[in-house]
Amino acid sequence: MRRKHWLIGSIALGMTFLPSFIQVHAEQSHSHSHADTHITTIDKFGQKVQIGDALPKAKTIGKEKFDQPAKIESNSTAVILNEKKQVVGQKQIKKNTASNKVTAAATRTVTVLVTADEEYRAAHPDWQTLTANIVENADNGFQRDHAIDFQVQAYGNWTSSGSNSSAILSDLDRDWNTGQYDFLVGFTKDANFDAGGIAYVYSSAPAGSAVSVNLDQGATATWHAAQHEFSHNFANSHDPQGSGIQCIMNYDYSYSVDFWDQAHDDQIELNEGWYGF
Ligand SMILES: [Ca+2]
Ligand SMILES: [Ca+2]
Ligand SMILES: [Ca+2]
Ligand SMILES: [Zn+2]
Ligand SMILES: [Zn+2]
Repeated sequence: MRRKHWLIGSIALGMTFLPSFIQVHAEQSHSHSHADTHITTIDKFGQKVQIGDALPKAKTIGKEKFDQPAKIESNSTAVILNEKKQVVGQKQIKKNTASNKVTAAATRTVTVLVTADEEYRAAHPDWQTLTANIVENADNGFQRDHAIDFQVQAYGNWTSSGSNSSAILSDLDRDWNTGQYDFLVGFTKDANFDAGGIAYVYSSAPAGSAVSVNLDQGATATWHAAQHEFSHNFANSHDPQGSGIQCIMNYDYSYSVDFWDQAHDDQIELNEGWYGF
């Protein structure tokens, strides 16, 4: 039985732009073979959120580069924002469904602000195209199983800082969460980011954008991580390791499958109204 501690109390809930602080209470949640540490924080919008356990880095790195264009369900025009969040350009992202079998049209479109940190941008001069490909691979399972189409609608230059992955997640939330998009996803190559990915796990609709960060692990592993972290944003937690449950939320399968087990599939459908239109 999971116990929840509400140490912060209700005073924080109505406050916006509260400085982020983290309270930690580690506890064994179940008799599962892995220890679930529930770390909560107050996000930029004053909401109590759980920081998901950091996804381990991939054991085997898949393809370093994409060998075919991503399946892109719909056209979008993404604005390019400078560090003051002023629009300084645009990038057209064109529909591309030729390389994959046709699936049903999306019934829900969700918007994404993509940011890349200074280390990632230095490593990938083509980071806008690369990260669009990552997001567009990460959303194929959402499209196939939930008719949700993620659209990249903005890009930002993030300067990441923090001593570990959860601090870097909070840094992205503080620096770039404008609440104008459904999802705020960061891509990082910061040496202090000690995980494959990390995300806020919301228990109700986020007041701002839902935040996640993924490490640069090449094309294949990074899009798997991104799909896993987006799933946390819908309140999905983890399947117990060693359970054999085939699900992207099980660390044993996070980098090898692109679907959810029934429980996590149901949870996404329960919460999909948090995002999009
Ligand atoms: Ca796609
Ligand atoms: Ca899409
Ligand atoms: Ca950095
Ligand atoms: Zn996770
Ligand atoms: Zn699952």
